Amino acid sequence: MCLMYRNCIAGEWVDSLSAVRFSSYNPANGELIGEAPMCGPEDAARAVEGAVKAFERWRRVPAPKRGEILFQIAQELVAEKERLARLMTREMGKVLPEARGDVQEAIDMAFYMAGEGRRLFGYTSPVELPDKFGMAVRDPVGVVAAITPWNFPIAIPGWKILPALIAGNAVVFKPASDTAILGIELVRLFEEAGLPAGVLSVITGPGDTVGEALISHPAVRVVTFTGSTEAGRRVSALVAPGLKKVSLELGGKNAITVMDDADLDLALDGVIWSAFGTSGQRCTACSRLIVQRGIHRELVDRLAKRTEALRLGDGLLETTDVGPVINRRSLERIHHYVQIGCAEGAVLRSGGRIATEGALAEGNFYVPTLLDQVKPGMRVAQEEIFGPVLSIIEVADLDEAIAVNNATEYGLSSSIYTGDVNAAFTAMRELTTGIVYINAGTIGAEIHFPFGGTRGTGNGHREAGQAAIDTFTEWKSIYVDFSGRLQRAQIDTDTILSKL
Ligand code: UN1
Repeated sequence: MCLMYRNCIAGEWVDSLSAVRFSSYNPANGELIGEAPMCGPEDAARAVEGAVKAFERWRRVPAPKRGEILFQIAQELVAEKERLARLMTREMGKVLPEARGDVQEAIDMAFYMAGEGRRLFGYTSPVELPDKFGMAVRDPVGVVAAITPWNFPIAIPGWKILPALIAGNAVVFKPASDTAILGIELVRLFEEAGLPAGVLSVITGPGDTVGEALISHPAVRVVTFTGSTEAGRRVSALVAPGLKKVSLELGGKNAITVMDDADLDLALDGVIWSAFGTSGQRCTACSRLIVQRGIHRELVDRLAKRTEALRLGDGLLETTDVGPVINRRSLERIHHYVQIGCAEGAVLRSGGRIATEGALAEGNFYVPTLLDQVKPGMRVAQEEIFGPVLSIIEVADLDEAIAVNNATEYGLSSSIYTGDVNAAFTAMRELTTGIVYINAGTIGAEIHFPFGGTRGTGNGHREAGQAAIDTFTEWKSIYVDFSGRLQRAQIDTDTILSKL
C-alpha cells in the first residue's frame, strides 16, 4: 500500500511546492502510517485562490442540491466507517469502539447538515410601513479556514466543514499534523461523494507556518479553530486586523461533582468513562472530581480499584480499555503535571508513571492516574493536562461544589450526580459552563445541540446544531417597497392611519 499522500489543492491532488514531506506514526507502536506534504505559505495561498474561484460557483448551487451532495457524503462515511475507524486507531490511538464513535459523529453531522439544505431558515416579519415587505436571509460568507486538532480527527473536521459547505462557503482545511493522513482521507471521501473541485482543499503542515499563512490570507473571511487556549489567543490576534469572523473551541478543565445522595455505581461508571476514555484527551474530559465529604473515602477507594483494573494497550485489541496518548511530548507533559501535583501536596492514589511493561514501551502509554486531596487552586486543578489524570477535590456541600466547579479559567462541560431534584435544578442554573450533565459524565455531546464553552474555552461562538450555521453565514436584511413613493421609516409612520 502506498504511504505517500498528496494534498487536494484547488481541485488537484498535488505535492507541496517544496516537495518536502513529514511522517505520521502510530502512537501505540511507532508504525509509519503515511507521509504527507509539508506545505508552506505559497501552498496555502494556492488553496485559498482556488477556494475564492470555487466559492463563486458553489454559492449559486441551490442549497437543496448542496444538501444532496452532503447526503452522499454521509452515505460514503457510513460505507467507509470501519476503514476510517481502524485507520484512526492506528494514527491517533483511541480504542476502536471510540474511533467508530468519532466517525459516527461526522456521519450524524453530515445527515443533519444535509437536511439543512432544505431549511437554512431565514425569517420574515411585518414591517412598519404599508406596501412594504421585509425578510432576513442567510448568505454564505466566502472562504473558510478550518484548523482542527488530532483528538477527534474525523468528527471535528465534520463539525466545521459540513455546516460551512451547506451554507455555500468554500473551505480550506488544515488538519493537525499528528492526524494528517485521516484529514487527507476525509477530503478524498468528500470528493468521491461528488463535491465539486476546489470547494474543499486540504493542506498539511505545521500550524505556525502554513496554518498562520492560511488564516492571515486576506481572502479568508471565517476562521474556525479548535485547539489550546494559548493557540486560540494567537489565532484571534492574527485575524483581528482583517476583521474576520473567528470561532474558537479551546481548552477545558471539566469537573464531575458527586453528592452524598448520588447513585455511586452510576457515578463511578461516569467518572471512569469521562476521565480515562480517549486517554483523557477530550476537550470535554473530566479532569476534576468534586466529591462531597460523606462519600469521599468510599468513592475514592472504589475508584482506585476500578482505575487500577483498566488495561492499557493497542486500541485495535478488544482487551484494551485505554490506548496511548498522542506523542512523546504529550506523554512527558502529562507526567510533568503529575509531578507538579505531588509537589503541590496532592496524594498519588493510582498510576503516576509512564508505562514501560512489554510492548507498552514501544508506544506512548501513561498509567491512569488519581491524585487525591487536591485543593481547588493547585495547578493540577486549574490547568488543562489532556491526559489520563484525575484530580480529586473534597467539598462540604452543593454551594462549595458549584463554586469550585466554576472557579477555573475554562468553562466547557460540567456534571453532577445527585438523587435530589432540587440540587439538580440548582446546579443547572448555577454551573457556568457551556454544557451541563445531570447524572451523566462530562463527555458525550450530541451534534444537534450547541457545543462550546464560556470563559477561556472560546470566544462566545458555538459549534454544531443551528449555532454552527451562525458562524458560517452573514445575515442579510432585505426590504422591498412596492408603494411607488418615498416612505420614510420611523418618520412617516405617524401619518399612516390618516392616509388609509
Ligand atoms: C472534543 O473533545 O474536542 O462530547 C470533542 C464529547 C464528544 C466531542 C468531544 N462528542 O466528548
